[in-house]
Amino acid sequence: MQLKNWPAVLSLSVISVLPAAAYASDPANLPLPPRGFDTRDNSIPHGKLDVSVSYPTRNYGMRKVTVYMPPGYSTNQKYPVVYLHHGIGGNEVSWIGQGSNEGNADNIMDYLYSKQMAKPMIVVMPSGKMDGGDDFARFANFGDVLLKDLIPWVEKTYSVATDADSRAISGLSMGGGQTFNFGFPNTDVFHYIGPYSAAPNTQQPSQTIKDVAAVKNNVKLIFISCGSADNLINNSRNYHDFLDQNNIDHIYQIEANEGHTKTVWNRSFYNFAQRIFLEGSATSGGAGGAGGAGGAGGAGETAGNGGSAGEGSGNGGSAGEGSGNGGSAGEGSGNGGGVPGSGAGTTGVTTGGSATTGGQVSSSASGGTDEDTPVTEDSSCSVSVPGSEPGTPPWRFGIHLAAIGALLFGARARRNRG
Ligand code: FER
Repeated sequence: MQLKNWPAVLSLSVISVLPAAAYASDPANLPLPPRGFDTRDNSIPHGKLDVSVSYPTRNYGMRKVTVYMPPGYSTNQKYPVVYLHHGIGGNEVSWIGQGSNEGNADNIMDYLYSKQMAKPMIVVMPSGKMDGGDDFARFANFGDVLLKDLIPWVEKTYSVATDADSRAISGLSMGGGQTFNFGFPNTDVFHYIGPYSAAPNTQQPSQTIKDVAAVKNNVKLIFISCGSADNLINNSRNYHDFLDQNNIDHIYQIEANEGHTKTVWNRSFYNFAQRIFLEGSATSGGAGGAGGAGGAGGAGETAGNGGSAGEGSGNGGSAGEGSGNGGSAGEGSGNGGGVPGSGAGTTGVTTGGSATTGGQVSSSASGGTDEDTPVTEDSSCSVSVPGSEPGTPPWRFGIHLAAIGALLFGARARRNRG
């Protein structure tokens, strides 16, 4: 980042061009992330991981949590925090490590920072169910622990901002259900809510959203995602419909032809993480963000998109290094990559941060995970083989089968129509 460019960047006062949350409302149809966004890249700075550390609870003894700090983490700065929840059969390491069968939040954050596409934040990944099993009650019981034990401990232990503008809640499957169930009733605690592939532990919108005005006024981003072939999609669609009916702005991202898969969860975290903490927090300071921008790369496969892509790359250019980033986003997706590129640029401009993109990282992952495994995975085909991974619960096989069935059925229906 060339600091000398900042006055020029700031004087642009560019308004956000991230895709606005959709109304009434088609799926957002966000472009695919660029290749490699979720794999370990040893040529970029890595955040620091505190893997499986313990924190005290009032009623359940010591509990486990993994914490990711951004490259360049410094106690001189107060960071916003995203609380990221696992699914059934998971625990506090399910979102990290190349071998993880649920997600690669550490790699994704490293990637986003390397492209200056996210605000520096801390990612807190708890073991999000109470001991003994994977039933709804044990996932539900975590809500009280989250609010009364984990958040206070995080805020004592790490250099974090403590206002609701600086807290996000997110998660996959059972953790997506938790995100709905704990997020909407607590809009004074969390201002960003991102459930992915929410499971049947999801409560009805009428149970969690008692106060529509509070959600409208408080929550800065609701990001709901699911695979189109996931047989749990009704849990997500139900909220999408409710939010539409109540004119509550949100992003509804459907991953085409995906089932209940890690591919959905990684793409979702990539999309969510770059859209949170972009406004509001007075205390989160610094803020890399910046630059990014531009780009818009691949953009404009359709004429309409081309226009906004052009806008994006203009911004990126003035940020000094954005357009390249946008370009690679476009390259990866081949369809309108410019949108995330341009949004990232705006982040920098609107937050006016000092571009701490963390070149000077000192630490890397520690403990317990296979972080150093050479990167061989192609993110675009990281379909997990049902039951082949340690810890993959057998029922997931059923979901995969159902997804495959739906795909075949869909293909046949399309053939018959055509
Ligand atoms: C179910 C389907 C999915 C269910 C739980 C899930 C207990 C959870 C999936 C996950 O967390 O990955 O019927 O009931």
